[in-house]
Amino acid sequence: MTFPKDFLWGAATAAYQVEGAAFEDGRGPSIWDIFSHTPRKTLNGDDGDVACDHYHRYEEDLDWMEKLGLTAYRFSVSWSRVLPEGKRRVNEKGLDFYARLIDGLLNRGITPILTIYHWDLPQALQEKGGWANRDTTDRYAEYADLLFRRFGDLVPYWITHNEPWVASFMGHFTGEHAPGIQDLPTALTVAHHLLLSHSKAVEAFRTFHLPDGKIGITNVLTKGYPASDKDEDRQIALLFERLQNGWFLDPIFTGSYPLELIPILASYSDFSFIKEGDMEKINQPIDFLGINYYFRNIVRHAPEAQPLGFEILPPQGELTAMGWEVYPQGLLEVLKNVHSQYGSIPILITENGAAYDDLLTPDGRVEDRKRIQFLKSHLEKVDEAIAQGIPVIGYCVWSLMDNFEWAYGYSKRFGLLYIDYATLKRIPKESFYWYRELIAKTVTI
Ligand code: IFM
Repeated sequence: MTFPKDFLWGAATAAYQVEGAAFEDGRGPSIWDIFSHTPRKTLNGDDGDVACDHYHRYEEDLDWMEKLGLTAYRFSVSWSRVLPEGKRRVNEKGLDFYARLIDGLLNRGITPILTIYHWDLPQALQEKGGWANRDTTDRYAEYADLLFRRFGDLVPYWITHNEPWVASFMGHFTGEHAPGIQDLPTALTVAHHLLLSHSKAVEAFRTFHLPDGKIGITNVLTKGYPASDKDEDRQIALLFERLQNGWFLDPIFTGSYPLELIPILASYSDFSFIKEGDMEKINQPIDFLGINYYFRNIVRHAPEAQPLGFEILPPQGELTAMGWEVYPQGLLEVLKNVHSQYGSIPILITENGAAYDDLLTPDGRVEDRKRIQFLKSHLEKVDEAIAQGIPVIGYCVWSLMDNFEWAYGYSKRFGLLYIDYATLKRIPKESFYWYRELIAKTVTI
């Protein structure tokens, strides 16, 4: 594999999944604190109160990043740590934590990639309707503005939202994620407000004229494969992709939701949440697109299945501990599709990785060969994409360390670092050493 010299070699985490210190230094509660403390919402009732205790151990974690040879680190800010009520009152201690983290990265020559929102809405805003309330888009823009003011000249890469598809549909339609609402019309409203808030943050960002600052959004993308050669399966696989990928990309790049989906979704929503000027606002240029890729989907035409008339078939072949199919070719297809549909936007792979049931050997090693194979096979596809002229500027492994995997609690391990949750000790897995070698081979210092 041959990667460009300035390729960003990263690993990613998110605030609620790693920080812990949920009740310290003035942090306010978020929807994930409330959700994870509600009986039967997460496996074994796990919560993020302590998580990996990254809030206290960030210096050690920075040292691990340096040992790994990372040239970039993607993390998210906890909104309620810096604005405990979601607005107005700033918690300086919370901001100080991120200032120390960013300094630590820069001192080690690691490029910070900051995600503004990774699903942990302040509970105080949820009580006012959360993302279903249009006002939240203004509160979000104020929060983003605060971060730009404090860290704008230090952080070169900004991501407005992580996976708005998951935040809207798993948080408000299936209810598997916080705030646990199960209502399709609400999910559609939330999706729009997430996009609108993205555009308000981009607008605010541009007013700072940061010469080295770039802003984008991260979407989790998939490839829909038809279950058979039948025409109806081919068509429905495309429609499925339009929903999962197009719903969050078309508005940004073309200024419109996928029109073919509107008549189908019209029985669930009158789309009155779209106000005059919204689509033009959402359709403003971004500097890069963040893509998270995990697996493909095999889709079958099933007219009886509501709301869209498709069924996702059980995954085939080799699976990860999440039950997700290992399918690296899907990553290449996703990159090619984005490139051909939306033009030559720089792409940052903001997440890719796999959970496996890692075991710690008595002599303290984790032989996670399957993860190495997973990462290698996907990076080969990134390499192929670059060779085909697709501008991929970096790759972040999900995740730097094992962490709180949302509704699955601590049962799924995605990390390059194994976390012994009893002691919170960090133990590098074999994949850590493998990734370190790969980075070292392609980076000249
Ligand atoms: O852990 C999550 C992350 O928060 C968002 N993307 C997918 C990961 C694995 O499920």
